[in-house]
This record gives sequence, C-alpha cells and structure tokens, in this order.
Amino acid sequence: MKLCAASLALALGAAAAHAAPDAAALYQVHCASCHGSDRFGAVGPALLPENLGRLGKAGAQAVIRDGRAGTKMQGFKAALDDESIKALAAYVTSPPATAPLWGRAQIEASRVLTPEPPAAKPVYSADPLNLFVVVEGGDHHVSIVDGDRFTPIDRFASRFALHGGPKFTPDGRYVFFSSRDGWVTKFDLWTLKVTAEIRAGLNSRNIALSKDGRHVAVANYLPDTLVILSTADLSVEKIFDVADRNGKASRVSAVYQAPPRNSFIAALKDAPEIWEISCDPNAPPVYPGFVHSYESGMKEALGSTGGLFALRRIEISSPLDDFFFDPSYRYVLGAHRDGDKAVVVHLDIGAEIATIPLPGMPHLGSGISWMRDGRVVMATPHLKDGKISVIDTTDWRLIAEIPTPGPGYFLRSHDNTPYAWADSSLSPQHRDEISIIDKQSLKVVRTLKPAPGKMTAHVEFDRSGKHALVSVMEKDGAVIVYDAATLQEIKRLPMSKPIGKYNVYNKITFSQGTSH
Ligand code: DHE
Repeated sequence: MKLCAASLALALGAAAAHAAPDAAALYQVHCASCHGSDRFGAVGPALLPENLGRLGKAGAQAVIRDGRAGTKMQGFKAALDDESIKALAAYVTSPPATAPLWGRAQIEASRVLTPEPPAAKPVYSADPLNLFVVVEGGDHHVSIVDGDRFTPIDRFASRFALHGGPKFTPDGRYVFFSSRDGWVTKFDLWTLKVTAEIRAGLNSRNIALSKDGRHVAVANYLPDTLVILSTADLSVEKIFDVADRNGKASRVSAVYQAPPRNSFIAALKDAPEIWEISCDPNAPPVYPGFVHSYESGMKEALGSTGGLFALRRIEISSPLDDFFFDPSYRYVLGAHRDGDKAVVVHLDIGAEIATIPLPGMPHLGSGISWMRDGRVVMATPHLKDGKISVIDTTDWRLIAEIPTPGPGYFLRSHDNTPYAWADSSLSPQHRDEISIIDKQSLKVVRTLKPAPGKMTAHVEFDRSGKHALVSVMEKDGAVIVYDAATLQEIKRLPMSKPIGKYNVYNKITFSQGTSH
C-alpha cells in the first residue's frame, strides 16, 4: 500500500502517541520538499548545523511551530505536537549521518543561466553609477534605489539570507550577491535582471571580485573550500581544498580583493596562515612547499608554477578571521573573534610586524580610514564594547578610543564629509542611536535617534557624499536619507529589514569611507 504524505503524517502522528517521534521520517514528510531530502536546501534554505548556528535549537523549534514571517515557511503547530517539533528541531541542528559533499560536480550541476539580450544602455533614466543596492533581509529581497531622487526603481526576490557586501564589476554594470547558503547571484544593473546563479558551497561567508572583474572568489565554511568562478557565466575555474601546510583542513572566514596587488586575500578560520591568490596570469612562481589538491587528490608542488591563481601562504602565529587593509594594501590588520588584539601583517614580506591591544572584539571588517594631521588613520567599531578605536597606520599606535553608547557593527564615512557615522546596534538600550563623530577632533558631535526603540545601523553615502542613508533594521523598517552636512532627515523609504546598502560609485572607486 502506498501512503500519501497526509496519511503518512497522520500515521506518524499517531505513532508519536506511543513512541518517541521518528524525526528523520517526519523530516521527509514535512520538510524535504522545500529543504531537500539531503537537508542541503532547495527552495528553502539548507537545514544543517553550520547553517542554523545563529538560530539555535530553541529558534528552530519556534520557526517550525510558528513559521517565519515574510517567507514561504509556514508554521506546523496544527500538524505536529510539541514533542515532534522538538525532535525535528534537534534533528535539523545535528550533523547528518554522512558528511555533506559539495564538490565540482554538485556546484556545476546547480548553475542556472538566464542570459539577457545585450542592452546598449540602462532601462531607466537614473545615473547607473549612483544607484544604491539595498539588501532587505526581512523578506529576502533586494531593492535598487536611484541615488539622486531617492526613489526605488526595482525590487526582486533574492536567495535566502544574503550576507556581506555585494560586489560590483569595475564598470559598475554587474553586481554579485552571496547567501549564507552558498548561492552566488549575478545581476545586471542595466537590464535589472538576474543572469546567472550557482551554489558554490553549502555554507558560505562572502565573495570578492578580482581587480579586472573577471573572477569571483567564494569563501566557504562548509565544505572547507575556496571556489573561484568566472564572472562571465559563473562557471567553475578553480576549487581550493583549504588546508594548512600539514594538511589540516580549515574553514575560510572571508575573502577580499586586494586591487594594488591584483590578488585575493583569504582569512582562514582554523589555520595559522593567510592565503594570497594571484589574479595575474603572469604571476611569478611563489613560495616553495606543497599543497594538497582537492581536485587531483595529490600533493602539488607549490612554487613550481606561478600564473593565474598561484597560491602564496603567509604563516602567522595564530588564525585570524577578520581583516582590515590599509589603503596601500601593503598591510593587513587581523583579529580573531575571541581575541583582544589586532595583529599587523606586512603582506610584502609575509611577517607580523606589530600587535595592537584592542579589547572588546574589534570588527575590523567594518573599519574605515581617512587623513588626519597628514597621516592615514584607521578606525574600527567593537562588537562587545561601546567604542570606536582609532589607529595611526604609520606607527600602528592606538591614538584614541571614542566612547559610543554601546557596541555596534558598522562605521561609515565619505571623502567629502567631516563625519564618520557609528551605530550602537548591539546594545539593548541604545540600539536605536547613531553617533556622529568628527574625524579630526575624534569627538562625538551629535547623536541621532531616527526611529526610537528600533535597531538602527549601517550607513552608506551617495556618490557625492552629500547624503547619508541609514537603515532601520526591522521588519517594518526603513532606509532614511539624511543631509550629511545639516544632519536633517530628508526622506524615509519603507523597507523590510534593510540590513545593508551599497552605492555603486563608492564601491567601484574603493572610497576610503566604506568597507570593500
Ligand atoms: Fe556580517 C559583512 C562576518 C554577523 C551583516 N560580515 C561581513 C563581512 C564579514 C562578516 C567577514 C565582510 C564580508 C564582505 O562584505 O565581503 N558577520 C560576520 C560574522 O562573523 C558575524 C559577526 C557572525 C556571523 O553570523 O557570521 C556577522 N553580519 C552579521 C549580522 O548579524 C548582520 C548584522 C546581519 C545579517 O543578516 O547577517 C551582518 N555583515 C553584515 C553586512 C555586511 C557584513 C550588512 C556588509 C557590510 C558592508 O557595508 O560592506
């Protein structure tokens, strides 16, 4: 006899009255059609411990019971009793019986191409270099906003849970997004269409584009790979199986573009190494040594070949997983999430040259730099302390700690404004405050509270630096446009949890006031 899904569900429910629920069977009945029978995700996100770490078991129970607003995930409280919900939450937050496999074959099979006929010009009248790309996490959409008139010109559904900054080709025409589930999406900002998608990992951190815009690198937590794709059609160019010199595997915390070096630089979560991968087809051979090749399954001699994607390992004393680069890209400041210091690594000589005490978990990835007294300073917020630390990049001295009402994620400025804007969004009492910091006096000159009681964070300037856009990061949130000189509100655009917004011009010119 063949049971339909509903009768099987009833049968399982009845069985649950007598025995512990069979979570694996419940999963196949209720979850597999959206999340995949292997739990790797389908129309819904992957349900693996690596992907659900932020939600936790209690969060998973709540979502199974009540659903997730703004998504297709419906609540199951009418179909499942408490015990079954608990069993399912425990099941999806535990590792699967066999380790997930996501190699070249699986990546290539996931690729979807939807090429558009060539366009001679944008399909709108707005300045294509002054667009804002707004990632709305509340209902997993992206809005494209005209940066002169501050009006939305497009809105489309994104992959589930985009994270990190989208990355632009040097001409500003295409933008690439990455989701925590490993999807990379290519979007044409002229035709306003998605043109290609591929799943490069099961759990990814971020992406970076090469200086020439031809390659996109994807940092993965699961599996331990760094994947390089062609930006033309997202085809796979190279897969690095990430492991230290001794073969111990490592997750990749993040990957960055280093334009003056024409390379990618990757932070490894579990190995005391920084990886530099050349994007120059004529790169000279690099360090001697050996690396295990995921693709060939053999040890490859390092240094015997240079060229495109030649790998250089920089040994450091302990793993660093959050980076800030000085404007010359000769130095990188790195921090460990649990650490209380930043380490300065000289990338040319491949050695640590300074240590800066920075208690309170610096968020170096959000760091920015500017000129002060003829010297380049960098500043970073902290995820645990209410302060902005300011460092002189000529001698790596900590020159100031600017107190803010609470810890925050982001810091932003622009070459044409005297102020840097910092949030305190990680403070329960001050999550709605934005501190305006004078970049020369290093004092907070004003505190804004655009939406009392609501989490407010992430600022981005328009191309001219005359306007600053601030996110009210709630479901019924908004992007608020401020006059960056008078600090007066000009406009409020309703948005669904706008977690980040990115100005095309500031991104492609690598403005010092924005993260890269
Ligand atoms: Fe992010 C960027 C890491 C949690 C929103 N975040 C980044 C980058 C890294 C990073 C390495 C730089 C990548 C890039 O832009 O290419 N983020 C981490 C973490 O390790 C952390 C603390 C824990 C985690 O779960 O991964 C974390 N980040 C968050 C959030 O909870 C945020 C606020 C909301 C969310 O939905 O994830 C969040 N992260 C962002 C945003 C950026 C980002 C908006 C891009 C900033 C930019 O302006 O460029």
